[in-house]
Amino acid sequence: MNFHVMTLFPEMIDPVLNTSIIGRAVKSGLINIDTVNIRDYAFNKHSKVDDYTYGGGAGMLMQAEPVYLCYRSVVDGIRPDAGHAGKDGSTRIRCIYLTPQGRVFDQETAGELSKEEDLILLCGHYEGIDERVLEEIVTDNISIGDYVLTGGEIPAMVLIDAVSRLVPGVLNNDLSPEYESFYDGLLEYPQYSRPEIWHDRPVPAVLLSGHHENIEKWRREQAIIRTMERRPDLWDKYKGKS
Ligand code: 9D3
Repeated sequence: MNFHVMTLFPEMIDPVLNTSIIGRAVKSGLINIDTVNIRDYAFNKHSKVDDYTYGGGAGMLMQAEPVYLCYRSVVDGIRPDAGHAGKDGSTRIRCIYLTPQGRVFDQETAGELSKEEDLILLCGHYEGIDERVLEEIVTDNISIGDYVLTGGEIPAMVLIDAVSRLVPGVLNNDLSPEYESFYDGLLEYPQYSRPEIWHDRPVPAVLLSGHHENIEKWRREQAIIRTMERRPDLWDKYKGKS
């Protein structure tokens, strides 16, 4: 799977995603992360990418043309013969704009996106991007939650991390991410490792019993208690499903 990240700050993205599990997936070729500097498509004297907003108001806006030329270059690199709307009859490559005004990213969306071969991610900075280029290229508006950040780069990394781990082969443990669906919609149960007693706190006895049925029952109870206490919103949804 290929991620194409359009940003003014590629240096933020590269080191983070070349680390740990995602870094390993990149090295093994399971995923590709291609960062593109929008500034390289500002074909004017000072490589200017921002300007004042019509109608006034605070701050600068990213201009339409550098974003558009950057996008065209990415699309041409993926499918040289296809227009951005899929003129050849092929489906349009999804172009995701990370924005506080998007639909809030969740696990279901991550699963859906993990089925795509290519994803183009557009990161905004300053006060946003000229609306006209967004109308022309963006297929999905996605936010990562209701708080204010300084740009779309960290949200793009969050999305790439969550989507990549669902790509087959990226997690090399025996249990597929699907295993989690047994507890789907519940928080995870608490886990313990050695030593058996730490700071006067023993590991719950049932986990040392070797009685697998009881262990399973205990874990499920704990998952339910935890979800009710910490995430009443998830618990309400879970009850609705079952
Ligand atoms: C001037 C008004 N601002 C809204 C409070 C505009 C604005 C704030 C922050 C525009 C962009 C940003 C930068 N944030 C993102 O680009 C962003 C984001 C976020 O701030 N929170 C959650 N998800 C995301 S995805 C992209």
